[in-house]
Amino acid sequence: MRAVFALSVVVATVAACGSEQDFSAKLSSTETTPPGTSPTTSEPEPVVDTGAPPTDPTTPTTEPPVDTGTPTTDPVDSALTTDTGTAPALPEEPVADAGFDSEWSPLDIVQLDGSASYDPDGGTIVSYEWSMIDAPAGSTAALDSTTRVDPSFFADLAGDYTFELTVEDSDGLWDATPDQVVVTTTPIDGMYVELSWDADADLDLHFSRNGADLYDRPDDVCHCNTNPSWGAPGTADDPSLDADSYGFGPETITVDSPENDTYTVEVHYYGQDGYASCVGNCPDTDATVNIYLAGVLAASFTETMTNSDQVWEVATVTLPKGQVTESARFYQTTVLDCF
Ligand SMILES: [Ca+2]
Ligand SMILES: [Ca+2]
Ligand SMILES: [Ca+2]
Repeated sequence: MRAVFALSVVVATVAACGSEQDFSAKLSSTETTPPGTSPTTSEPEPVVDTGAPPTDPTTPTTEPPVDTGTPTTDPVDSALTTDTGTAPALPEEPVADAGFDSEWSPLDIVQLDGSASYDPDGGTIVSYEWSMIDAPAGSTAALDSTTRVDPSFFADLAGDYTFELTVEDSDGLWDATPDQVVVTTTPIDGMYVELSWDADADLDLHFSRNGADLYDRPDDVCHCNTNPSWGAPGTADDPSLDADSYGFGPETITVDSPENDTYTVEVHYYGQDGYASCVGNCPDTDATVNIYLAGVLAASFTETMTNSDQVWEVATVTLPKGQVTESARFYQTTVLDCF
């Protein structure tokens, strides 16, 4: 330890006085000088191991090893004033990247992608935090994870879904500016009808042709007649109830290529939790029906429904004119199932 320490003094001192080349030459000379040969008078004394206690590097030696005639520089001060490149860099905040905005269809399962998030100082992303900022009115969509790099959600209605991502890096820092991504869902079917509502109730969407009564099979599409075979051979003109929901909905009906006809859209307040009645009084709920034709919102209706067995005839849709005519008719029914 002692010899090493003495050598460090020489290094610091020589570096302070001149070039590293000078030091190398001196070190070589010291190591290779044969016994009995006197070193040159300019050789630094501390290189020789005299068995003396270590010299405090902060204390200038009384006999500088090399007298070049220049002012003696304190090695410690010299190091402090010249070593500007080794100060540790301050850690930087990570950058959140929620991925590209994208377009989908309603009822798609959409996967988000936060993997382009990064840490500018070379650290790693250790935490992801997603939140839903906005969604179509009446949507009950939710991410299957708020902490995974690539969570998914079921796009239950047409419209825009906005999500925000914030990330944490291995320095324990969070991004200063969360990133947002917008997922837009647009119906691609010839006809797309959606029903949403805002209370814990069981509402049912009905879609019929030929002036059929509620629950007529096969002409009324609903929870007990979800995908009847209509019209021409093949399924392109067949309607489909995509989900029967209760709680807070929603329900949708799609027809890829509907035949020219007049269709009727109705909403039945069935009850609650799948039962044809409610626990206590049925809650009032605002029901909204959106009718899309060829991917474009053709009409939107909202009414307050108040009790079990209530039926709201919303509108008729006539193709190929694409005419939507509001019905705004309410009645009570005693029919609760297909026949
Ligand atoms: Ca960082
Ligand atoms: Ca329902
Ligand atoms: Ca068919």
